[in-house]
Amino acid sequence: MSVPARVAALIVAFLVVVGLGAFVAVYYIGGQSSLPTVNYAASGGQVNVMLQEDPQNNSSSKPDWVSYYVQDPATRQWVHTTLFSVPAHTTVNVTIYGYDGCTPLRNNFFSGVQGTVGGTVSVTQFNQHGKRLGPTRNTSTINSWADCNVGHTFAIPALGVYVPVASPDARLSADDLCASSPCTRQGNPYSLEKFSFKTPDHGGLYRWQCLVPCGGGYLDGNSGPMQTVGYMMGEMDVVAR
Ligand SMILES: [Cu+2]
Repeated sequence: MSVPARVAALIVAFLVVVGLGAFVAVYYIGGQSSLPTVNYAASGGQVNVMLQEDPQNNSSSKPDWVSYYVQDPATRQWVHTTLFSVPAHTTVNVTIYGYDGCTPLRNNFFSGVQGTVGGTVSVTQFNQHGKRLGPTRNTSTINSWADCNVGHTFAIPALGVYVPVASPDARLSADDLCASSPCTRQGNPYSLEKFSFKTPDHGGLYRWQCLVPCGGGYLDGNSGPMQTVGYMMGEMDVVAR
């Protein structure tokens, strides 16, 4: 091959590689970062984060995937994202509305609450008419193997935070599970779960995720929504102050 032909071949090969790289960056990585981030501001060293987890979602591409939602504190709208930001050196008070039915954990170790203030969560059950079912329980375990009682988990491994999220009352779930997302408190049975944890003193990006194999239709339930930002995994951006 002549020298000009070799140079031309090299340039073409180089452009193909650059083009592929650009495609991957824009199509996959860029596609994820287009999700909105919900920003939570602290007051008095505390910040209130509101989440819900649903049996489905209102996306056009994957409406049958289980999904988390994050509530915008300004508009009170439920945003289909799993990206949120909180300040560093702050107590994060998390409220999760659990609308999805139960799935057992693969490793029941994660039925134990870890890394929260006091090592516990509080759980209250409500029926589809908003009526409270029994008292609020403070507990350090929601045993996913003992009964139908864990829907998903909220875990931030780098901070040692592991929280099983209660599913609604099993009988009510069977009859009246939320079928349209984002779910609302009226018309759907749900669990209300609260816990707190502390953010580190410095900023950083922390992955959070569900550990219940809830990717229905995927091998061992561990793909699909489980590995996709905006569904069962997300990022908590801790912002230095
Ligand atoms: Cu899940």
